[in-house]
Amino acid sequence: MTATIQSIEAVLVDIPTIRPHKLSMTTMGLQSMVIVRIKDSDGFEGLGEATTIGGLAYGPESPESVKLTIDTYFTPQLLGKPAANINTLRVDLGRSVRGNNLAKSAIETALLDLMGKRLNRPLAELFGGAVRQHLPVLWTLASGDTDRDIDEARTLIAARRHCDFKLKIGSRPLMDDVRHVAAIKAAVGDEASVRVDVNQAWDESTAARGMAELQAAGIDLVEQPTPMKDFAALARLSAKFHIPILADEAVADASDMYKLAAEGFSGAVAMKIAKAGGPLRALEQAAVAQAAGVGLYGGTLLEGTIGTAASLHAWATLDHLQWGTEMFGPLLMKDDIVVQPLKYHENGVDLPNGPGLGVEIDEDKLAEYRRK
Ligand code: MUC
Ligand code: MG
Repeated sequence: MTATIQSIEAVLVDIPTIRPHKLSMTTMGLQSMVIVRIKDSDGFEGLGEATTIGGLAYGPESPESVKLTIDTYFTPQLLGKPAANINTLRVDLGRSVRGNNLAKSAIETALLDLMGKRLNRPLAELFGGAVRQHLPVLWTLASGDTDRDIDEARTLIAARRHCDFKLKIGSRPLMDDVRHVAAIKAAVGDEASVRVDVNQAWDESTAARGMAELQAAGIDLVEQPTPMKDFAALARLSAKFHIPILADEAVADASDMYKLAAEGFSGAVAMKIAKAGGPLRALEQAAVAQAAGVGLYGGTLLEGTIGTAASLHAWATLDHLQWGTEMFGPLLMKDDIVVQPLKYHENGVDLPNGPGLGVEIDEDKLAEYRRK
């Protein structure tokens, strides 16, 4: 008998961050996650996770809306269905619910984890196998204070925890941001790669001025300088400067990637399982990017360990991961809800090798941090 889906639980969890995390649109002091637990009729359990940044400040789904979508729309449709038919379930959910990719990603992840647990194999093997067991991980300096960011970078470089850094800019006047970035680059020197994420805060002419300054300061990559829907601006800027652009908010899935590349964009793309609607959909996007000559980067929506592990299993199967990853979400949080945290060392993280995601819930921690 094929195992069927017996229960689906979506739990809201709030964990404080280790310091304020300042982006152009919000400052985070807390990360909220939706943890999804899907059980099948044989007693196996799959875990999934959805996060976003700052409630509704980053995108159109909030943690609360993800839980509502799962409880009200996905769960009734999935209960009693064969758990192993992941592609059929994805197609059915895609037909009955538009958008809501964060919620879809959490469900797809939980179904994949369930399958991995049932087969007793790591998730990456379900994608054809990992080509790497250790993935490079960047750190975001976003305390809002230049000296504090420099101290943080120096400590992390000395500990060999990270050698690539991303700075969140765009909330201050352009030249203030440029001074902040240039001071950090000068302090870390050639030891580190320094990149910036503008999170859509500039118009095209500000971006052109900003990119010229950042290029001169030795910055390696400029992430999403202009508004997400303005594909033409990204394409024009990418043609104008040697410093490459990383498309983030603009590109959620394979179809966005195709359209942006067709506009003449060159540069790189931040893949995120949440934006794409799950690890499988993120890998579809990777194939389009690679075919178009666009570089790959393993992106995060600041997921906790479950979402981070799911992303790592996907990124580990990619041969060309030109810009590495930013899968540091668990390190930004004060605590974790898993038994065995991910192992960060040597400027990267190990791919977990247990069945499925290779991650187990710590029930006491989950009880402590679940929203009351
Ligand atoms: C983003 O826009 O890239 C990823 C890392 C980080 O610090 O913020 C996120 C979101
Ligand atoms: Mg970004």
